[in-house]
Amino acid sequence: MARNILVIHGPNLNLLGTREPHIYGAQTLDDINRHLVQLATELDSTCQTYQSNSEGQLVDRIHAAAQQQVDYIIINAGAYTHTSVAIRDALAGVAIPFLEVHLSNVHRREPFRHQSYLSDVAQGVIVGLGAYGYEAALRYAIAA
Ligand code: CA2
Repeated sequence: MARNILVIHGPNLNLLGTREPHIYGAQTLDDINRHLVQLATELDSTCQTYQSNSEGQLVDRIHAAAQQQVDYIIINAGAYTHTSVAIRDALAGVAIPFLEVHLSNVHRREPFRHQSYLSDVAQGVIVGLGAYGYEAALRYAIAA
């Protein structure tokens, strides 16, 4: 069955591929998004992507997803993962199943990155697999 997937990227992920490749990889956000859109097409589904550095805009985009028959959300909320009750409440409020993705293994990093406001309401969490984590999440969401 064709699925409609929304991939949301949070703050600073627009910098991917420009700095800190040892942590976040060499691919740009455009590279990652293009691959996900193409893969979704190959799997007879659709994938929209969205990035914002603003917490409020991320909340608004999650709300909009509820009006667009989005079947699944894949979200890397970046640093807001560790701080944002607002993004947690938005995801819980729209009741669209979602997967939390992080490029780096946050559990091998600073203690403040070990806390997530999203993980316990997510269907699943993928960390530390780099950009492949988004692909794995997309394949799972389309098969779900
Ligand atoms: O590992 C991840 O995917 C993170 O969500 C990335 C966030 C970080 O705050 C989370 O703890 C873990 C940061 C994204 C920053 O991305 C940059 C990319 C290139 C250069 C600088 C920052």
